[in-house]
Amino acid sequence: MKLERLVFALLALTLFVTAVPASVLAHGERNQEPFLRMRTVQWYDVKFPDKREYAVNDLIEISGKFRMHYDWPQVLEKPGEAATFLGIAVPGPTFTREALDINGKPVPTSTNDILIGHDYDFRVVMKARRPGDNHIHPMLSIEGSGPIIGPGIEVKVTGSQDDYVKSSQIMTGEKIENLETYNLTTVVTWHAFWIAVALSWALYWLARPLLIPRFIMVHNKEWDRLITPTDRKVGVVLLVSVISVVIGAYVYTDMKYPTTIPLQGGKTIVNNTPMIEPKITVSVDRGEYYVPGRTLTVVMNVTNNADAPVRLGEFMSANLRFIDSSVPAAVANVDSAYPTDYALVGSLKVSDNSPIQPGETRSIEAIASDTAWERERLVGMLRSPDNSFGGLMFFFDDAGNRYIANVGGPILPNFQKSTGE
Ligand SMILES: [Cu+2]
Repeated sequence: MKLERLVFALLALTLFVTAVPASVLAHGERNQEPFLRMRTVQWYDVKFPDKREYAVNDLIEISGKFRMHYDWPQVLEKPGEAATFLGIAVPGPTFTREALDINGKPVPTSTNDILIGHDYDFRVVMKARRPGDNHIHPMLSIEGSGPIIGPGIEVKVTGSQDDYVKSSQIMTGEKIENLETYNLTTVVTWHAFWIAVALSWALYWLARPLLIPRFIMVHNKEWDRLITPTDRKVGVVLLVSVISVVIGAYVYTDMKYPTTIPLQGGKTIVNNTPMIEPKITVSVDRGEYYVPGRTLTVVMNVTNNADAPVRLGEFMSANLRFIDSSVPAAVANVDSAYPTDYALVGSLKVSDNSPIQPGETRSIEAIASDTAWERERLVGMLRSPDNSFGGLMFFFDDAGNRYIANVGGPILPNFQKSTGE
């Protein structure tokens, strides 16, 4: 009786699991290790288009900046030594890349010039190809580290994929009307031809008594019956014709398209801009994550070497922007098109956020509190063998000037008492 119940329960569970329609809304960006998102590429000033609905063939542009974090995780390969490629994170070939620029220059291949500590301008332009709802992000793929994804937006593409056109003018001057269908007949014909050859060869052998009759021939050493003189002739004819077709087609193609170049696999050179001496420096005393309250508290010494008094307005880590709503310049710095699940206005509190005077060093507590820590699955940083955080701190003066400071350090979990509040 018990066993029957168990079997029934298991069956019901299987049915439940397989019958629930799965709706997949992201593509795994939250599954990346927190240290990979907090201590590698810091995407900031990312500009998204206001429009969220596009027709097939429409262009979408995302631009902004990224800084390579100074405290690059030890387990990852160092950028510069590792090849780096700017791309886009989209679910499948839903968009095609029209332009990829770093520091104003096209970067069609990977590069070894993306270096720790430096800032880069980037721009990606995509063309909508396949209709649907897609989450799109800029992305930096680093050899040995993986793809590191920037903030993303949800866009809807309408229309039909059949209308998608990608035209191109090649070096000989010839214009290709649509790369999607260019020479498709030739491609299909060649595939069909080789499939037909392979199938007829297989059928030639399969169309006679198989296995047991042939096993008996092998057993009786009747080699002449196993492979007849006709078989040999057919084999030779096939061998000669296959080789002739391959050579003939090669010679014909070479004559028809005399000018060809191979696919390019070289590295692009990116012009690095010099690293700017930070006007504001931050030295972290203590980092603590209060687990039940989803709060990161950073106790730090801030030194102001700028000419004007400054206030801390934003702490940015893993694409999340914790913003102090009492600093108008920090709030004004949030673009209206920026996705609201990353821009968390009001989630940053600072123990003493009166202006830090030029030349002053002050110990302050920055408290970044939001359920986004949990939602973005960043709490996993506490389970890492090297539990540290990283990010950028944005300070603002009264004139609205912004100063960026690097921040990072070890982090301790706190499961019990509230901190700061
Ligand atoms: Cu996404």
